[in-house]
Amino acid sequence: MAAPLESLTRPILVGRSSSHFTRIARIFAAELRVPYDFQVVKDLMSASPEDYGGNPALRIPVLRTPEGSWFGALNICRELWRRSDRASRVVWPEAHDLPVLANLQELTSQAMATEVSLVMGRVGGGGEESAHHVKLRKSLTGMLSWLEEHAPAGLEALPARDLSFVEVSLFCLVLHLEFREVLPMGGYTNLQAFCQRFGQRASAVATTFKFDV
Ligand SMILES: N[C@@H](CCC(=O)N[C@@H](CS)C(=O)NCC(=O)O)C(=O)O
Repeated sequence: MAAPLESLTRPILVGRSSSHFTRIARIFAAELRVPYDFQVVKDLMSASPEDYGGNPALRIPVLRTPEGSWFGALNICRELWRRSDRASRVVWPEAHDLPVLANLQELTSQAMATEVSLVMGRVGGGGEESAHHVKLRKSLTGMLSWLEEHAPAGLEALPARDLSFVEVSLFCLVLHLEFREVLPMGGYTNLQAFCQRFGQRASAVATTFKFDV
């Protein structure tokens, strides 16, 4: 039985240490120095919203706060920013006023979602030969090729900042594709170079993917 929201002394992040969307929220929390408790969702095949912090989409992450529950990584990161006393300069997706930057966010987010479909298909027993599965893989490799080609220009177009949602998302995507062995990332040299740089942050080191037991 979950604790009543009003009684929470610090927010609870509901997620998994192996989830790329959860890692986005955890990197933001670390960068913005916002303390939280972590509640692991044990079974991602559960069909009960209560197991996902009340999220009817049956997805993680969720942030439980006295004001209510925040569904999804972007909502959570914004709420963490509001709770932070660090006045960090964060670039949010709505500030992307060039196609290369806006598309960098769109294709990063879509690749993350497509990867979820592929991984959950494995877990749930979906066939790897279906026409839809083949299309998902083609979509994923197409998006990664685009990201490899255009990420340098997109990242270059970012304004001065402490943190951006697009960089944190891209980092989590690339590392997760390797972690879940969905796509070998060795040949994507631009993306590797970006992850090498971003991965030196303490927030990235502290949130390494692992399977919760
Ligand atoms: N729109 C959500 C998507 C979250 C999402 O897809 N999370 C995955 C884990 S990384 C999930 O809950 N998968 C469960 C499922 O697909 O059934 C967000 O931006 O956070």
